[in-house]
Amino acid sequence: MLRLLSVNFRGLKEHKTLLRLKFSTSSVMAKSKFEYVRNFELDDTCLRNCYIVVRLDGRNFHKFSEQHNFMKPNDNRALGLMSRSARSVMEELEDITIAYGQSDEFSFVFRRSTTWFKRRASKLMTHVASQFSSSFVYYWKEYFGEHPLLYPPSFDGRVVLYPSNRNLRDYLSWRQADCHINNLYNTTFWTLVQKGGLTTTQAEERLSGSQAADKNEILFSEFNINYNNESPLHKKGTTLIWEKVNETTTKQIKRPDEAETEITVTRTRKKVTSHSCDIIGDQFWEEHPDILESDQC
Ligand code: DGT
Ligand code: MG
Ligand code: MG
Repeated sequence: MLRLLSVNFRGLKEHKTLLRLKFSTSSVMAKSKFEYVRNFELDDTCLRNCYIVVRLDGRNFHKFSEQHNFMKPNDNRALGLMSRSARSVMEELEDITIAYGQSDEFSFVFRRSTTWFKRRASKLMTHVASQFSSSFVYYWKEYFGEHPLLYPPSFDGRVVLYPSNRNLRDYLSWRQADCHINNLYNTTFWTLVQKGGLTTTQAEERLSGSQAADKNEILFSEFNINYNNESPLHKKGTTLIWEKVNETTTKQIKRPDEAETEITVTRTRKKVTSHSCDIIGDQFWEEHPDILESDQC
């Protein structure tokens, strides 16, 4: 009898606690005994005043590009899809001021003063990676038409902080120099195979230890190809920035007792624009002074 009473009493206590939880307002939210596990979360706030760069890279794209029959050395459909996905990331996360992409990678630069997601590295990186990956799948058909996507692709991500404008520019220069080095190698390699009839092993041996000048010379003297005239997209990669552009629309207006008239309206809108130009030298940065923020902050 005594045991039964105590059980009932405990049951009543639990019932009251449940009621309290159900009707408590946010100011007096009850905490469960499990709440302490929150303290295991690590602080990954990015250091203030630094540019936050998120770089994504396709996972195992060597295999992905083979299985989806990418053109060698460059597939414009794949490059277009990468840029489209990067634009989608910029449109969703407006504090990204510039993005740079080549091959299966894209780097996104957040304003150094951004407060998005409280500057939490994991939040920024995962939002960028998931928006990019879902866009890559979403827009696949626009670029590859009837060629099916055979399996879900994924992209790894990393966060790097750069404290000065010089560091940030050097980072982007590094990626563009990488684009140039790889493209010169790949262009020469696949020209030797596709036009010169070499096997891939022979082409590799031919280029082993060669300098940039040697590759330019092979292309020019043996295949009449001037590397300088190759596509800027392949040589320089893709740079995305925000720019103000004028958009003109025409409207038909009909007032009572008047004939229909056409009016044109011009609006200035911020849009993501794409460039395949040099970003190592000063000219690009002088033409777009809004991208970098003052080092004195
Ligand atoms: P990872 O990043 O460690 O998971 O491994 P991968 O295989 O993604 O290696 P990575 O990122 O160093 O190299 C990119 C690969 O993607 C490389 O094998 C060439 C391929 N790829 C990228 N863009 C194109 C393209 O336009 N055409 C062709 N044929 N292949 C491309
Ligand atoms: Mg990769
Ligand atoms: Mg890569």
